[in-house]
Amino acid sequence: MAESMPTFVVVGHPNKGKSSVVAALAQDESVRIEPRSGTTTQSTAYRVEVDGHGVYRLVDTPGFQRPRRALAWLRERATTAAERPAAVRAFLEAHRESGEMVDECELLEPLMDGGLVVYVVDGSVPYGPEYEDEMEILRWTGRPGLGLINPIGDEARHLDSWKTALGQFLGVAVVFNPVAADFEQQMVVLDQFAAIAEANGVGVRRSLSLLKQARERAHDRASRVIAEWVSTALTERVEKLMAKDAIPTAQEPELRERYEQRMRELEEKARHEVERIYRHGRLERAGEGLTVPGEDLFDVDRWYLWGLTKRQLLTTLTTGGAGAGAAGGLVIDAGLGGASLAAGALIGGLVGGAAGLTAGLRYGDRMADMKLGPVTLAGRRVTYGPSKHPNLPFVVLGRALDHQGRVARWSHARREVMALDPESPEAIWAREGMEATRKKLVRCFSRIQRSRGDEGAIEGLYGVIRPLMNRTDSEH
Ligand SMILES: Nc1nc2c(ncn2[C@@H]2O[C@H](COP(=O)(O)OP(=O)(O)O)[C@@H](O)[C@H]2O)c(=O)[nH]1
Ligand SMILES: [Mg+2]
Repeated sequence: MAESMPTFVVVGHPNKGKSSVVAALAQDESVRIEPRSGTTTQSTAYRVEVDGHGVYRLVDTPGFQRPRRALAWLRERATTAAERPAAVRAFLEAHRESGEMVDECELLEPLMDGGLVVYVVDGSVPYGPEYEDEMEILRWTGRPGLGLINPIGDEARHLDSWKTALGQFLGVAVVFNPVAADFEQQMVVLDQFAAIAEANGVGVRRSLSLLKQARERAHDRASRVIAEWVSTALTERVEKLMAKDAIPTAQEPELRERYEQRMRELEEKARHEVERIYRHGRLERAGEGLTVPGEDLFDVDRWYLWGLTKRQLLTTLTTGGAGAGAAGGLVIDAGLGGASLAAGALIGGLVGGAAGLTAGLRYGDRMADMKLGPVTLAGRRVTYGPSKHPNLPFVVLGRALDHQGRVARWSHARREVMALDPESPEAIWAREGMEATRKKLVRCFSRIQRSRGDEGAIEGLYGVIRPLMNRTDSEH
C-alpha cells in the first residue's frame, strides 16, 4: 500500500503560499506559515493518513532562490530533452557537495525521488518572465504535475495570463485559495491532484474516499460531544451547605453566579473537544475563557442570536406534541405581546396542547429555581438548577453548532484569531425546514430532563443533531 501513495511536492517562488497549501491539504495546523519569505529552508514531508493508512504525502519546500543560475548550469549539461533529467541529477550531486543552491537542491530532490509537481503561484500579481526559469527547471525534471493559482487576498485578477502560461509548462492549472478553502474545496483540488497521480500510475482516488469517511466520523464525534454538553446543560445544578439559620434567598446570587460559571466552563470544555476533533487543537479564539459581552452564554439579551425567538419558542413549544408540557415554563406574559398572539391561531394550540404550563417566557430574570433541603445538624443544603428555561437548551445548542460550523470550515492554513462574532451567527433555527427539527428537539430536551440525562435520551438527541453537521460541507 505504501508504495502506491503519491507524493506531491509543493514548489514555487518564495512567499506565494506553498506552506499554506500544505497546511490546508494536510489538515495540519503545525505547518509553519510566515509573513516573511525565506523561513522555510528545508523540505518537510507531511504524511496524510486515515487510521494508519497512508493517503498521500505532501512536501513543503523552500522557494526557488536562484532559478536563472540553476537553469544556466543545467543548459550547459544537456543538449537533448532526453538528457535533461540526468542533468538535474548531476545538478543535485554537484551542489550537495559544494553546498551551493541549497534551496534548489531541497526542492528538486523530492521530485527526482518520484514526487509530483504542485507549482504554486500568486494569481493577484501578473505573470512575468521571472517565473519562466522556475517552470523550465521543473520541466527538466521530467516530473508531471500541475499549476496551482493561489488568489492571495481573494483576488485572481491575472488568472487568464497565468492559466495560459502554466498550461504550457504543466498542462493543468487549478485555482485554490488555501486560507479560505473549506473541506469541499479541498476535496475538489485533491481530486485534481488524484487525476494527475492516476495518470502517472499511482492510484489514490479510493484513498480520497477514506478522507471523506474520516470527515463523517469527525462529524459523528462532534455531534456526540455536543449532545452530551446539551444534556449536561439541561441537568446541571450547583449546591451549597448553608447555616441552619441563614436566609435562603440571600444565597441565590452566589449560587447563580456559581451555576453560570460552571456552565461557561462546560461550554468551553465542549468547544475545545470539538476543536480537537477537527484537528484545530491549537486554535485561538477571541476572548477565550472570558465573559465577552454579547458573546457570553448568559447574556440573555442576546439569546435571540443563538436560541429561538419568542415567536419560534411559542410555536415550537405549543405544537411540539407529547412532552412539550414537561419541557416546561410557558405562559404568555404581557411583555410577549400576548394580546396580538392570543388573537391569532396560536391560542388554539396553547390551550389544547400546553394547558397548565407555568412560569414565563420572560427572558432573563429567572434562570433556575433554588431548592432547600431539610435542616440537619450540619446545616441546610440549597441547590440551584437545573434550569427549566425553555430557551436555554436551544441557546446552548445554537451556540455549539455556530462554533462547530466555524471550526469545521476553518482552513488549517488560517492562523488568525477566530472571533465567534455574535453579530453574524448562523441563525440555524430560522432555516427552512427547521420547524420539524425544533419540535423533535423539544421532545429530546424534555426526555433528557425527565430521565436526568440517561444514555438513551442523549442518543435520541444525537440522532437529531447529527444531520445538522452536514451543512458545514455542503454550503458556501
Ligand atoms: N490573504 C492571503 N494570504 C495568504 C494566502 N496564501 C498565503 N498567504 C500569506 O502569505 C504569506 C506566505 O505564506 P506561506 O504559505 O508561508 O508561503 P510560502 O513562503 O510560499 O511557503 C503568509 O503571511 C500567508 O499568510 C492566501 O491565499 N490569502
Ligand atoms: Mg513556506
